[in-house]
Amino acid sequence: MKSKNVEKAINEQIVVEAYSSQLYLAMASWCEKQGFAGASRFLYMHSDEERMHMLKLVHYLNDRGGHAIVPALKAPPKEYKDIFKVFEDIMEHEEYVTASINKLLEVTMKEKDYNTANFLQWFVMEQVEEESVFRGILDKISLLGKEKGMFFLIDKELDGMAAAPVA
Ligand code: OFO
Repeated sequence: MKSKNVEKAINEQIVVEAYSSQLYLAMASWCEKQGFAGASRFLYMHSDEERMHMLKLVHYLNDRGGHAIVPALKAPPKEYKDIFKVFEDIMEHEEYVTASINKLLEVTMKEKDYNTANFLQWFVMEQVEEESVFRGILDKISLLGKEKGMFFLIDKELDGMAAAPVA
């Protein structure tokens, strides 16, 4: 890969995507233990999607003559306050991922690496879609209200979303 700065920035994004996958896996496992079958199904699927994002970057970087580094990751949280907090945390995390993709895109523009900038458009659009999915879930939560009795309804809703994935 011509630009070492772009290579470094892609490797940093690999860490972000790998951590996203681990974070959603931890959340899925917590939801499963709490008996939220729908939420856990949805989150296991989402964890797989994040791994796919990471792999996309790994293959791209290696194909372009760089070296994709498989990173050590910090452990995601084991416990969550409730199912609502899980989705609030996801929204916050996805906003962070969007900012990180944008930063990576800025590096490619600065380095005049237009091929990589073009490749990253897929990620830009993916973030628009993911933020909209998670914002939609948070909207449903605020419509239903955050009482304990609503856990079941939101779980059912997520089960439907897992059965018919948006993307
Ligand atoms: Fe959830 O996002 Fe990857 O990119």
